[in-house]
Amino acid sequence: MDQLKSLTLDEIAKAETIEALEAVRVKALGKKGALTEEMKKLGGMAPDERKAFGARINEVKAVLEAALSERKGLLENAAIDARLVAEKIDITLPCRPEAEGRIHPISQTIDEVTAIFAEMGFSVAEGPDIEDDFHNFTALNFPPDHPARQMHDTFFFDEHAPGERLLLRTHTSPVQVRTMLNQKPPIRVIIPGRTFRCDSDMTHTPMFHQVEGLLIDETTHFGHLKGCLIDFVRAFFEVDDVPVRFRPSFFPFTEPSAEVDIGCSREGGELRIGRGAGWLEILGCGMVHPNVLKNCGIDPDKYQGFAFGMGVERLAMLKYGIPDLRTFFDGDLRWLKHYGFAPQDVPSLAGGLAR
Ligand code: 2NM
Repeated sequence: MDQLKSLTLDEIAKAETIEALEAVRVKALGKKGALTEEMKKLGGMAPDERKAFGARINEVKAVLEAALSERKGLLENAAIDARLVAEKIDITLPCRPEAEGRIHPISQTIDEVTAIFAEMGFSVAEGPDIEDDFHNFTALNFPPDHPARQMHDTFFFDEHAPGERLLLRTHTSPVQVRTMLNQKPPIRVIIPGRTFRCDSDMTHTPMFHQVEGLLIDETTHFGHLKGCLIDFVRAFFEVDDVPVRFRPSFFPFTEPSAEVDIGCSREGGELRIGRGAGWLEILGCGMVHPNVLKNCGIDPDKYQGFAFGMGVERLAMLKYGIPDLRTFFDGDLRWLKHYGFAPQDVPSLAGGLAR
């Protein structure tokens, strides 16, 4: 037993890997191991002898198990140390400069607008590009003879049932309608997305993007609308004192309605946002018309709200000095390399909107 003990302890001390150590364990303590074989002798012994020998076996077994466990811990730590050295990464190295992908200015602008309104407590809602008359026009208080309902301005599908035809949404407002029908106030949402109008020239593309917003609560008033949009404009253009002007306007779905202009100047053909004698229209807004609330299952005697909408291409052109609308959709990689954004630079108010 002494020999078995010292031999095995020696083997344990010399085992250089977890696998070698396991082999030592099996050789001594496994099913056919040396110590196990010794235990089998117990059956043929006299009671006194068996007691003494059994105690001795248990003692040796305990010593070997302790030595095995200690050596195992040592080898495992050494293995982890070796991995840490081998897998070391120098996190002070710069990003790989050859990353080629760019975020399109439309995506970037939507992300920036979303970051600003998210900070104010708005969540993002989305809905289908293909809509019906009710959600795109009727619920929004468009009269039956409104020009936007004409074949001329809206992409209609063929009738799918007598007198029923779907259409490509002309604004993202049908998503506001769906939100009001599905949620109880208070409501605070913005809706970014594609919109479609039958229009194509230097300053119009048949597909373009909008971000619209909707806020409904019991005591919401025009002052809230003004404060919210002034804060937005200043955050978006990153000019703290940009002049903002609310000019009376008309939309079927809001009353009163306004268009929002920001101060600008044009010097030597260059547009500067934030100061100067000029004005630039950048969004439309108003208090949600009581008929719209009614159509969407909200009691206009208890609730009121404001809504607003803006064109993403226009915001992007103004902020990033992109002169030609149609280049947005050319799929030209050289254009994207010039006007696009690094994917690592996710817009946030804390980290900066755009770098
Ligand atoms: C605009 C301007 C003013 C608007 C209104 C609504 C709704 F669904 F609440 F009635 N959604 N969006 C709205 C109001 C949109 O875009 C220039």
